[in-house]
Amino acid sequence: MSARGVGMTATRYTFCRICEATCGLAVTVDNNRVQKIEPDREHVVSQGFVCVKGTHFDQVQNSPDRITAPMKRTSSGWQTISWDQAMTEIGERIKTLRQQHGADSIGHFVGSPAGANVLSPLFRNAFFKALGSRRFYGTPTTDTTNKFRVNEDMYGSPFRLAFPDVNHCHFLMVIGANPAVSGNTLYHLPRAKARMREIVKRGGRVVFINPRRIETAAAGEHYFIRPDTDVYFLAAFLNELIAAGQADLDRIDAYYKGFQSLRETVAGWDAERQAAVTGIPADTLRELVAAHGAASGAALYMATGVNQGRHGTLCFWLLEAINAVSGNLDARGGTLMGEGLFDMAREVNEAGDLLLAHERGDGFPTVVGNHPSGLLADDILGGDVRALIVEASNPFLACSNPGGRLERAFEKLDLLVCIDLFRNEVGNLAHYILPAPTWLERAEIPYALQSFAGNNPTPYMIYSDAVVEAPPEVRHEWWMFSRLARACDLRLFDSRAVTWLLGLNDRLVYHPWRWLRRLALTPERMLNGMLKKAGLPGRRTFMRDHPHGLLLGENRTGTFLGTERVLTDDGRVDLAPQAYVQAFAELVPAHYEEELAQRHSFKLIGKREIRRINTSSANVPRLVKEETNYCYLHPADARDLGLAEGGKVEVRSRHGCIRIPVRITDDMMPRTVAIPQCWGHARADGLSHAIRHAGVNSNLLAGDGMDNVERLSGMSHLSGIPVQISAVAD
Ligand SMILES: Nc1nc2c(c(=O)[nH]1)N[C@H]1C(S)=C(S)[C@@H](COP(=O)(O)OP(=O)(O)OC[C@H]3O[C@@H](n4cnc5c(=O)[nH]c(N)nc54)[C@H](O)[C@@H]3O)O[C@H]1N2
Ligand SMILES: Nc1nc2c(c(=O)[nH]1)N[C@H]1C(S)=C(S)[C@@H](COP(=O)(O)OP(=O)(O)OC[C@H]3O[C@@H](n4cnc5c(=O)[nH]c(N)nc54)[C@H](O)[C@@H]3O)O[C@H]1N2
Ligand code: SF4
Ligand SMILES: [Mo]
Repeated sequence: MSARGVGMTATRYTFCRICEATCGLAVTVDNNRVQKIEPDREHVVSQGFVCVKGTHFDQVQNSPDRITAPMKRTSSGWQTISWDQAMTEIGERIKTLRQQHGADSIGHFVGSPAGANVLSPLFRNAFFKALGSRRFYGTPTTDTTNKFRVNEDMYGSPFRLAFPDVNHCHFLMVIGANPAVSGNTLYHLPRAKARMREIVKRGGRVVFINPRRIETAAAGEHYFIRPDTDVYFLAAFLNELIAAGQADLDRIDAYYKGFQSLRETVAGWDAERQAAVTGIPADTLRELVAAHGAASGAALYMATGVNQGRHGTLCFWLLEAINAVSGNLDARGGTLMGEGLFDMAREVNEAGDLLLAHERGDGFPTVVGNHPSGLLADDILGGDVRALIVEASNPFLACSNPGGRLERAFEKLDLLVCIDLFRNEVGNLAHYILPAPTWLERAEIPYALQSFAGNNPTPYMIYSDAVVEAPPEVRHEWWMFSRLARACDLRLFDSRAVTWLLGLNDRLVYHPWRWLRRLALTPERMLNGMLKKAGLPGRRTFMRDHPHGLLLGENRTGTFLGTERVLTDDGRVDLAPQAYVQAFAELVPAHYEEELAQRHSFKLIGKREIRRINTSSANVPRLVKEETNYCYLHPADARDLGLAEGGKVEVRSRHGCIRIPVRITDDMMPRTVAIPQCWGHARADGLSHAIRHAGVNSNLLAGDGMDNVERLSGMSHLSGIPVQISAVAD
């Protein structure tokens, strides 16, 4: 919005928003064009660490495939239209659908890149609240709603998010995460491998529990676990820990409730019983329990590999219970409840229930506002969903899409609007595509959960202006929702005056006359307001005095338990929410018997790759050179199947079937195969590079519908899927 650096080469400091590591970057800009992206060696936390995705983002930024004006799909193909036409037509359709089918028939679907956008959700939520719809979907139910659900039930808010005090702990167990590749999730940890090595250097241990010997494993020790069996491992870990006298009974008396019920739940799950299905020997588990108990500061952490199993909620409950019962929650070197710029958890609770769990009426909840993405096809086909605004997502590749069912459902929508940088696969079916700015074209502070919920082992703040100006017809997402509210005659933020002012503002903020733009409430001004509200320096001071970030002082301990920050009704942490105790009793013993019976059959897991970020980097020539993804399997399995490197397999689940070449590696646990997800761009004619490096969509093998969605959190079952593998001729 403000013109900067036009006509000269300049270096601008900013931070990457591709993954939660949010590494500091130095961007060379010439004539409003990004020339080069390099690490910011002076960034207060990332200290010069970056990965290839960050430094190659110029190829997204400058891609000739980008959408730079609103597009409408017509019988004669894609047409460029004006914003006024787009907003008026979409507004009219929304008004009609609302009249005919109710507001709840109009929803949104939000993807992972939107998580780095602090302003969009404010206006998106305001738009849907004004519309009267709670029909929200998105990829949170593919990565992490189980954690939000547990936080809500144990601590009283989805946004009370404990994270390991990595700077001080002496025992860190990482289950189902690969931070060196993923950049970590739900806590801020750039330079993950180096920081884990520091734990070992100070005499501690870092333990990885994973069906694949992951890239991060070199920073510590690694143990194979059979996919989707973590619940038995964690139950036994907790039971053995209690049996070994390592429960901190004083803390339990003072701050927790439900210990007795928790103890009864895991009674009988000993090291031997779990070993039979997890593959982790009983002695190993007992030795890990002892080391955990002896460490001065211990933390267990889990992420998507476990979240996406059939017991994500139960696993995270047991994991948090281990951290709590062992006396490590809110203690140095254990897990911390960060203090953000303001108390996001409390404010969300006080603001009402939009982001709190509620029942859908079919036995499934919404969590942090999200309906299960695994039920979306059913919801569309059943007539509950008629219109969707998809923001920053590619659900056909990212979500369970058994045999292509999700696509067939989307074809039935009366209105599909995509807000994206490109025309991706879902965009192909859209009625309208609205062009959004890249993160280099947005002013920003780091992710809401880092900034506001404080899930940051080394608290700091950074502010960045937009590094380059977006093409003239590109609009920020917050603006689209504000403008669309006007087109739908909606009253935003429950206020006629605010609605009027925002209506004026959305006319000013992109006005061709610069002096009028100066009067507008710009994103820069909104973010400046947030910084000041938190008692921090304003935007200009940040850019002048703290371009590499500002350290905010160490996290404190003893700030959570026994304080008003525990948001449950009675101020105690609930170690045994009734729904979990019941679900454990109903499901875990029965699934254990299934696991025992099928312990020699194949299971499928995903694999994140350093050169790819979900589906978003598929169109970057310097990152994507391979023409396909591969199915990774163990040499013994390859031998059994008669396969050589590069040979092809058919992978078949109850839900679908794909063919894919193999790579053989003893990094895999036998009887586990890994296929990198978010490939399968064969029909992406809006992505000129991706379509020539299409690969195979492994989520055609994932099931949807009630049987494949976890009941407590709405998470899709995307990891540990039972499959059959056979060699096929090329
Ligand atoms: N390079 C890269 N970085 C990314 C992304 C990307 O696509 N590429 N995506 C970003 C996103 S959206 C997210 S949510 C984060 C996720 O960040 P992480 O949670 O760290 O994700 P993954 O790297 O997929 O790690 C999951 C791990 O779980 C293991 N696993 C699979 N099934 C099981 C199981 O049943 N039990 C156990 N114990 N382990 C299991 C897998 O082998 C894998 O190593 O990463 C983000 N960062
Ligand atoms: N089998 C299996 N499936 C998985 C996973 C797994 O581990 N295994 N991981 C799951 C997880 S954790 C996630 S989060 C999903 C990821 O899937 P999604 O959440 O859908 O995310 P992406 O594929 O990264 O992004 C989709 C679109 O966002 C657009 N985009 C990028 N930046 C911006 C921006 O700034 N603004 C806008 N408006 N658009 C932008 C991109 O162009 C792209 O078209 O996949 C899930 N699918
Ligand atoms: S690790 Fe994540 S934040 Fe850092 S440069 Fe890579 S993609 Fe960007
Ligand atoms: Mo994710």
